[in-house]
Amino acid sequence: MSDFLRINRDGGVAIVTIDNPPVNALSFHLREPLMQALVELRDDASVAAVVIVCAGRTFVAGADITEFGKPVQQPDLRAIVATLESITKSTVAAIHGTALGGGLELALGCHFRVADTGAKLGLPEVKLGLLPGGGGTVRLPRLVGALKALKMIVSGAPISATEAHAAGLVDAVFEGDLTTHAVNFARELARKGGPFTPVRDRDDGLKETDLAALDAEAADLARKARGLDAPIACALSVRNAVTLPFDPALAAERALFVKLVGSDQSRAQRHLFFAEREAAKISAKDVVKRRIARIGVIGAGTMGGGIAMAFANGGYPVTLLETSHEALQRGLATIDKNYSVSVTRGSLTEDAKRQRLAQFTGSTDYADLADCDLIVEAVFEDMAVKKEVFGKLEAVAKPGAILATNTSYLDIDEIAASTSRPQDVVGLHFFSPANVMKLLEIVRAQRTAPDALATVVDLARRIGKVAVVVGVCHGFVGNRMLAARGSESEALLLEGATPRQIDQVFTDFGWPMGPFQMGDLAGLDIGWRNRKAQGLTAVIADTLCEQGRFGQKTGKGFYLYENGSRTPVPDPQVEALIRAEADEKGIAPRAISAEEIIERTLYPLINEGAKILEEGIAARASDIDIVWVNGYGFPVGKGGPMFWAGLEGAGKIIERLEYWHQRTGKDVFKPAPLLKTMAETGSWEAGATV
Ligand code: 3H9
Repeated sequence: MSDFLRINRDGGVAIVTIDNPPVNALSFHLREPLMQALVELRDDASVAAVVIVCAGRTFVAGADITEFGKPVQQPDLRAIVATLESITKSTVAAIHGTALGGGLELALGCHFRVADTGAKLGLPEVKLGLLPGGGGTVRLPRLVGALKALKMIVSGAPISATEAHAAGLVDAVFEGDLTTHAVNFARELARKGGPFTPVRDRDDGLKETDLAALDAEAADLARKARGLDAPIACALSVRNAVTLPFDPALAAERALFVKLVGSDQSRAQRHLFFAEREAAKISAKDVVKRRIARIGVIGAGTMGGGIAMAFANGGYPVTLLETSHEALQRGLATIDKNYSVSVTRGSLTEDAKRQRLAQFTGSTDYADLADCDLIVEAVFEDMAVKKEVFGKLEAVAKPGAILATNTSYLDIDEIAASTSRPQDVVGLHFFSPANVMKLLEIVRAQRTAPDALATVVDLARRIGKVAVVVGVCHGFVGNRMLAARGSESEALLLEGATPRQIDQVFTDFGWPMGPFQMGDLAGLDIGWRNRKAQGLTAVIADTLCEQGRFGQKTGKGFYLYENGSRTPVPDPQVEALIRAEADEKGIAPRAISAEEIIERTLYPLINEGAKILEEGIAARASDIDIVWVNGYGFPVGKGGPMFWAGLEGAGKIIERLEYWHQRTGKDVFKPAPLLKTMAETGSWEAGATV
């Protein structure tokens, strides 16, 4: 009856098949025929039961996100679910793949839900800066209890079919042909006869709600929300499900949804959803990819070990190479310890740990890398050392093996040119800890072959990384912009700001931590070494390092960390050091506002991003946003630096950059021409030279 929906009959059971590729989103062109079908089947006396199934790889994965921000076309999801609930014969949702967001809300409109063993169910709206707006916050608690619903809705994480079954969300789990099972299930219900109670009228899950426990959990979640509105709205709506009758609770959910869907935070998070998928698209996608069966990692230190774990976690056998037996054993022991921590935390089973460890082969002999299809070096950040490693690799790596460097700054074109196979050389810039951090900057060197690039992009997806392809420059996208962000740090301190004050401005903005806390966490010695290599100085950070204050690992840095604590405590000695340096330079301290801190740190960050776009180092502004959100903790509710620039106003940013450029003469404040294009057109892409 429509390109997106068909009805088949099996005896008295009507099977409604939704077919709206790729993920069966509830687009308007599907909602219209779906509504029509439900009305028709409700009024058809020959129909004893209705089964809703989906064609393709998944059950309905939610509302159509591209429709948000536009006028709602009726029927909307709420009208569809209400019609579904008005059907008195039994209704069954047959779930395979993922029932997410509006998809699960549609299923909650049915009397029963059955699922394939591999199915996942969840309400991930919070990740889009929303709350479930199709009745999810009001119906889910009625089945699984308010506390569990709260956790599911605020985390946005889906649960397995088995867990959903145990929780009462799913009535049966089947292996094999789901439609046949669902039809038999529905037929049996029809045979037994009703009445069937719609979820809105059930209260199984609500009976024993401990409101105090719910409020305590909600308060905890609100603390962790870091300025995001959606988690708080989710918690409030679940509470309403407990304290209000169904209809007022549903109306309150709607009001919260309408408010959130029009908010900048949700726009920002929706932007990130599509940006992440866009970043995975490269022009070389149609080439035949190379086969990756075994991966070599050189260096079993923190970075190499983490990279090796990332590959092992993705199911790849790894040969881990070190220079000495002792260093190798140390590296392997750390990996073992890291997995044990996961087991203790309950995120990994003993069995899974054993399987992952079995993926590792240790070696101290380059010849053992001969059977690897990809080799990633994670050795000391020094051009001569890297070139030596690539020289050795050339001698042992099989033809066509991809040779990758994990350098954070160095010129990969120079590394590639030192080999006879530059077409096989690529940068894989992992972020520490590499087994945890989602971001992977894939650095395409001038001569990297399209098939090598396509292979590593695909590999990144397989190991669960968010990959962004970038070009070669000092620090690539992320670290180059980080340098711009930090270029005024010392000046701000000398002029009167404290590390604590600057960090507070950052956390108020929504960052998980400020630049000084981050420096202390990463180790101040890293920046010190980099500066020395480039002949640069940073008087305060350098002095701290000279005093052996490297940050958390030495118990002291910009802050004090007492008795192994990770909580930064302001240190009067550091403040005295800053004042002494300022006095020596004749700088009188003055009050520095939060606004000024933002202008002198985040505006240069955006400006550098614009330069990166002009140079074609990043292909899209949204790629830069993905780098910053996934690698550096830029707040998701602000959508990444380039999206936030649009919210802040490029015109205002230019004006303030020009002001600071005049005052300081520093290049980081010289507005990039593309910033002007952005101010005029409202789009980064309009004038991009990529
Ligand atoms: C909601 O439901 C609100 C309601 O409560 C209230 C309503 C009133 N819409 O991710 P993939 C596209 S909010 C539009 O690469 P996978 C995606 O952009 C929604 N488009 O596939 C991509 O397009 P392209 C709550 C969507 O197999 C293509 O489909 N639901 C949507 O790796 C393939 O996507 C969610 O948040 C959508 N809902 O993963 C679930 N979903 O090829 C969002 C996907 O042009 N979706 N697209 O780049 C997902 O999490 C994943 O897509 C899924 C499949 C796990 C389903």
